[in-house]
Amino acid sequence: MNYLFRLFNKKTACPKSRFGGHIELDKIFITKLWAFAKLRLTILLRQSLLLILLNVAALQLSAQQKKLNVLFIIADDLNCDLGVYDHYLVKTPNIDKLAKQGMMFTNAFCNYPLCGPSRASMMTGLYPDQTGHYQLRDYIRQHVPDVITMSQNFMRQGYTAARVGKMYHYDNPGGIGTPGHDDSASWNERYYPRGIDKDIEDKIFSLKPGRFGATLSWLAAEGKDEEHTDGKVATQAIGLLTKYKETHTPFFLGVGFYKPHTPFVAPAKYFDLYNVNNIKVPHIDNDYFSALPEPAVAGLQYYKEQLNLPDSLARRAIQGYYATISFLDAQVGRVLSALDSLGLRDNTIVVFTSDHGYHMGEHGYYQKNTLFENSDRIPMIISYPGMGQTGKISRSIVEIIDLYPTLSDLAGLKVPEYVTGRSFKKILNNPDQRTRDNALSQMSGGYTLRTPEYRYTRWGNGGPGMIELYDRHADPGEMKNLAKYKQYEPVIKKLDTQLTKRIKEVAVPPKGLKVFKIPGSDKNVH
Ligand SMILES: [Ca+2]
Repeated sequence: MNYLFRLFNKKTACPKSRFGGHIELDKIFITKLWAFAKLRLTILLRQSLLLILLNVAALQLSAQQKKLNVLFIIADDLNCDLGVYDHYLVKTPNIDKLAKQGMMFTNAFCNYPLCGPSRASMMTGLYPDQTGHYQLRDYIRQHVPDVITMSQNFMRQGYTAARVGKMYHYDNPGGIGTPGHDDSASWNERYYPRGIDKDIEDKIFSLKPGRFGATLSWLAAEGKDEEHTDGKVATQAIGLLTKYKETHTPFFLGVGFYKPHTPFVAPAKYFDLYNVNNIKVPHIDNDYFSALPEPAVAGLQYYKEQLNLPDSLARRAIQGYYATISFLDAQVGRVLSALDSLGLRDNTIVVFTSDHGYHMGEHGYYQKNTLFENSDRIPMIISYPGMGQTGKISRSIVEIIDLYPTLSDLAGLKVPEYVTGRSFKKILNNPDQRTRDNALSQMSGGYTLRTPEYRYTRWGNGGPGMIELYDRHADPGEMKNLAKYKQYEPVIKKLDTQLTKRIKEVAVPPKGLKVFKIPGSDKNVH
């Protein structure tokens, strides 16, 4: 610029003014003109620099906004008794709607049909046999102190992780309002609301008076949805979504509802949805248990007070379970409506699932912790922005430990090498894809292999009287054990080989992680 000025100044020094006037006056005029131009140029440069900086900031904000958030909703003790899973009675319009917006998995399974170990496997992407986490009340870092959990993996890659309610094990309802058996390293923020359901426990009917957690118990309760614990969970989750929206914070939000776990407590209007006369109570033949291995029978007869439940009590218990599912569904709906109204849906992966399934009279049993379909199968619905096909059903087998790598994969995050679950992202883009041939579930003393055609269960080392085989097509209720029939020997041999292979695979130590197993901790815990 100075060079140009000198050049221009030099030209003005010629004897004849180019402006036709006095040379000195011309020079003064040009000097002023140049000073003015220089000032304008400086202002322009500053404005340009400001614009560039603003653009860079906008790009950074845009990159932040493009990070896919995760809204992870999990229910407690929910089986597939949902409208969208073709249940004959249960009404779940909000969960049904989510399925239409995403993909529903009809063959999703937990790896251990009990809260503590199932949630630990889900959050670590590791099988119970890898971590030794089999018990309800263990903390994950007792077993794998250095593990990077699913939400922690998001935290380490630029996300804020929060949980509301029950993500790891809780004594339910005993631990409501406390941190539970949580892992604080998994979250930046954590909230554990407590509602009026805790204050009206003396009104709850229970098969074992005064006990509610592992006992059939129910109450058509007073109070509005928002006053109950799960109503407060939804309200808190909505508050966090609002905050993250306003602050442009990428998030992994775990929303752990406490229902439909016992006690089946929900506002009375949800009980009114189900006429007890319309409820079908499962029945078993008198000699049913004689065809089962002894450990399977011991599990099914564990709760003595629930055996041979009188029909009227069974109907009311089932009504309570269904009512609580509909109450849960309404709270899920509130959270999803907020996601829409805040404009976050287009940038958020949504997961809905449960920690394990549940019996409501099937096999003569109520509750969980068996190696039957009722306990091991879980609901799973996933939607994510940009899904090619929505409202599709995948019949592919997936396991709960697959959620960690799948969600990380969808968000474009790396996972630790030891994570053993498998990403099923490709299924979300094409429901005909497969990532597994079978699912493995276990509980103390037994393993079960679920293939598309069969369920094969082995107790102890197997052998006569210690195995079960069910034909999934002919007998979806798994009521006829085929193990004793000679014509099934080739099938049993083949499935036994597959099961042995998988048991070895799920016990491979997680690479690079210290593991502390507690001797004897795999003893059955109901
Ligand atoms: Ca549970």
